[in-house]
Amino acid sequence: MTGKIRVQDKFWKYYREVVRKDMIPYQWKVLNDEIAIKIERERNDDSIPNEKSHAIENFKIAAGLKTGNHYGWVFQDSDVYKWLEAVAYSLNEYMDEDLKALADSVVDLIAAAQEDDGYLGTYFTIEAPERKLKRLGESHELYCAGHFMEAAVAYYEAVKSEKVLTVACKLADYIGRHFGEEEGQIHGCDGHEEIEIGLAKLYRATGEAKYLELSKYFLYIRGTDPEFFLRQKEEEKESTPLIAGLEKFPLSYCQNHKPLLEQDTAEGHAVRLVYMCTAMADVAALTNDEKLFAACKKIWRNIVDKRMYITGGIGSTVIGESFTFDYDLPNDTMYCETCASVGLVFFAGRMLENELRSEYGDVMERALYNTVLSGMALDGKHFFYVNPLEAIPESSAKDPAKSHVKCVRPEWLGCACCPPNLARLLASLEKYIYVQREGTIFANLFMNCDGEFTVHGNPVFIQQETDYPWGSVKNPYAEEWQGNIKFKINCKKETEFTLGIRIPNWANEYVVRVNGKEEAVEKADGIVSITKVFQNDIIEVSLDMKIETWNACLYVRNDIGKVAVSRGPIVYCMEEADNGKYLHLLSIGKHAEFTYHFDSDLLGGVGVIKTKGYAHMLPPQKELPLYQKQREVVETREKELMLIPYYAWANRGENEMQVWIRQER
Ligand code: FUB
Ligand code: ZN
Repeated sequence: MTGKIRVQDKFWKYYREVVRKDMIPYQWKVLNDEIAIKIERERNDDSIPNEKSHAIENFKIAAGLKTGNHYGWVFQDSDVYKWLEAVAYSLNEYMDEDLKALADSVVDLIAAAQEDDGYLGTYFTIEAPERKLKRLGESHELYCAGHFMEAAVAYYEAVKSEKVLTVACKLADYIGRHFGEEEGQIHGCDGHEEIEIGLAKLYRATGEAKYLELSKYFLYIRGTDPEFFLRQKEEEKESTPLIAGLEKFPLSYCQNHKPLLEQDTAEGHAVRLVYMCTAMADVAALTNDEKLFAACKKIWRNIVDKRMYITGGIGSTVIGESFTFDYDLPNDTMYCETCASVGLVFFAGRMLENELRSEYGDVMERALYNTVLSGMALDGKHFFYVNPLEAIPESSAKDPAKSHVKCVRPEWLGCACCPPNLARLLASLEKYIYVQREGTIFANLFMNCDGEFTVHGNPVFIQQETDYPWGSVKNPYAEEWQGNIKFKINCKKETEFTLGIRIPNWANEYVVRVNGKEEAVEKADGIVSITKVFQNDIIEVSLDMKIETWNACLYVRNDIGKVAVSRGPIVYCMEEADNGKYLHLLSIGKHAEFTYHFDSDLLGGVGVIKTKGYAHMLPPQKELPLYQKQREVVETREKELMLIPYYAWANRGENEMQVWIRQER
């Protein structure tokens, strides 16, 4: 995060207010089991706990305030931590004293649940104290600790709560005593990366180098002893698994198959992988570790060039919620977990801390406007865990292999990792708008906001005004030049610096104006840079925001002969609600022309794309032979196709959806 940024953007304000006014109170009720909702399993698997959340109750029991048993996943605590983190960010924007008082009481409760030696983890405190740190492949103890540290730092920064930071340091010190190179310590890490991120944040907040060292330790030990998790499990007297089924996954599931500097492809569980990469990039920036950054770049390249969906989703299979292999991007069985795209945003953000290149912002933007946003319904009370690019309700209902592909967002999920993850990201979006490095302020995301920076000791104020992501609707004749971004710069004293502006990869052309005068500014690494002595200046960038059709690489078997449509940062899709059932019968013409308009009455206000396409006509009789000799004539008629932003699908009941559309040859 750079400077002090306040978001005023209409598009994002809507979501941030939904988080503050709807999601946070709603999630609080869910965590307390105070709301009658249907908690759905994210896939057909009877072992997924879905009766209730019980997350706050678990803390009360661990604190000795109530009696009873722990309920839920071993990582149920992390739902509370992510809620607290989202609350902290939302208090930064709007100080709500009642919410602060509630959050303070949660901090008190967490502190009460912490054991005297610093251990914090309700499952193990309540149910299995003898199993602490004995089965790290499944236990998520350090994963939860990492989430608490992130929440603690956010809450400390928001309200200056010393108490929350003390609890976090006590926990980190407990972990520091138990893990490390010394004899008697555990030489290993957690099966789910996250502690590495939490510790790096704790280091930033406290300046204590030991936390950064510990984060680095956990990164570098991964994969050096691939049998560690298995050995721990065999050594443990207790044989009941903490999470059944994890043992069937390969070592790469936890990125434990080889040392991290040797990992050059994105393997295993997608959320774990991007959390690991986030921490790698973070620690690389904090310690100037070039080898570590080079390792980040290898994995980044593999994700972005070969394993990422056009929507910024990652994870091609439900089995292990994992990556599979290069160019394997099925649209209807994929995983694309919301958390994985949230993690991709974090990873991209940390890459920018190391190196200013527009592609990091491009990927961040792709994930954010598409898969991250699609994780939540417009009401902020229904959530997708899995974000398909093609969905057919009957198929999801009747094909057991697609039970994870939901066509309507559930009210809550048995594994509730995604909703609070989304909330904490949306509530902290201002952290990703700018990156400041020495004498450069880099504008990475575009939204209406104010920013206060200090450059060479001087205060610099930048007001960003933009019609992003839709483009201005005022001038229908200038459609191709609608992505306008204006930076109004105000410095009390003349200050020399560079304003770098990301030119998104979807923009074929751009125009830069400095104080009203067009200037030819070349891009370098996808960035235009204006270096000057600033005082009262206006820098404007216009991006050509025309509708694009995209083909996937020829190795992507699933998308051959198909196109995806985007405009600006937003990927579009066809939905049954607008186009009728059997979307597979529809196609787009080779040289299709598109029209765009903004419909303020649809889905809370969205850009709509229309084009003249084609529809194979079903004959009037319902029963058709399954196979027949090639039909001389397949009756195909012209049909107007309507496309809406992908993120907004499934807000009008259960229906078919398709991102990749067949194209007529
Ligand atoms: O294991 C903790 C979280 O639950 C993961 O990040 C998600 O993928 C889900 O499996
Ligand atoms: Zn998730």
